[in-house]
Amino acid sequence: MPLPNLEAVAEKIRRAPRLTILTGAGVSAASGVPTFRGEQGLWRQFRPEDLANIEAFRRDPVLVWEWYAWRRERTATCQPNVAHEVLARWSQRKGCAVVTQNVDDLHIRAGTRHLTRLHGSLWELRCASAARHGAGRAGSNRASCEHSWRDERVPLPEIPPRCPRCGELARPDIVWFGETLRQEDVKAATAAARCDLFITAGTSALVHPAAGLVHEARRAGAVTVEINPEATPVSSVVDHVLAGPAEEILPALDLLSRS
Ligand code: BJW
Repeated sequence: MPLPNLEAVAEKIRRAPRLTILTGAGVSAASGVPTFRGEQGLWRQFRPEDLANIEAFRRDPVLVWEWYAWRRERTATCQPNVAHEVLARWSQRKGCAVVTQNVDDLHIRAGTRHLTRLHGSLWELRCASAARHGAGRAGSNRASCEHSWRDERVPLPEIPPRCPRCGELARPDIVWFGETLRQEDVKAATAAARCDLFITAGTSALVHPAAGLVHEARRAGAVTVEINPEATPVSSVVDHVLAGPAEEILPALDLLSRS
């Protein structure tokens, strides 16, 4: 692979006591999970910003759940790819943390340790009457239920699904636009960003607060690296750009860092 800084980054990986990798949808692209933005990311002409918010859910929970049902069905047949496998291997090492924006849980299926999921999971649901994350209620006057559960059934037997405890509408336990992330996840991600080597892989670096982590890493003195076939807003900020797909660059780095 003709990337002049590949060996330099591999050397940093070999030596960095604290290594953090932030991942986005691009890391799962080779598994067949569609990314959010770009040609492939569209679903029935809707942008994620139009569906992934509480107002859209209140207005039309069936439409929003159809989008999630479609994504659950696609993702259920996807397997972790070699990029997930490399990160799972690195995560066994002391001082390595993985922070992901992905909701597909492919990092978990690959066996990643010390994983922070910033945006939740496609496979977790919670009662929509709960006020958590500032989401408010979805058409209910009942007291907040707060029940959350894992549901991996594909297809879901009922759309929209309901809370098994109180019968109210269920929602994906995913952080929508305008909602706050779980405090403990933000804390863990911010702590992980204060490292020696910070790699951002497969993310458009558009969505905050995740997009701010690379800046946090720089402030903390980390060497920063981006892996992405396309330029992003952080390409001009990082120390090294490895322009290419994660499923090629990460195995190459893994090999070089072990040689
Ligand atoms: C490859 C590849 C290959 C392809 N290998 N690479 C500060 C400034 C401006 C705005 C804000 C701000 N702080 C907060 C906001 C508002 C908002 C926000 O960031 N808006 C921006 C769009 C401007 N943020 C929020 O609302 C967040 N909440 C929050 O901060 O609360 C406090 C607050 C609220 C309100 C105002 C201010 C503060 C919550 C964000 C939740 C994001 N949730 C989503 C959707 C979840 C729904 C779902 O999944 O069903 O999470 S958005 C969507 O984008 C999803 C993703 O995790 C996230 C990031 O996307 P990602 O992973 O980067 O994917 P893509 O598709 O964008 O990019 C793929 C990349 O891969 C591309 O670059 C390709 O080139 C590359 N690629 N193949 C490597 N093989």
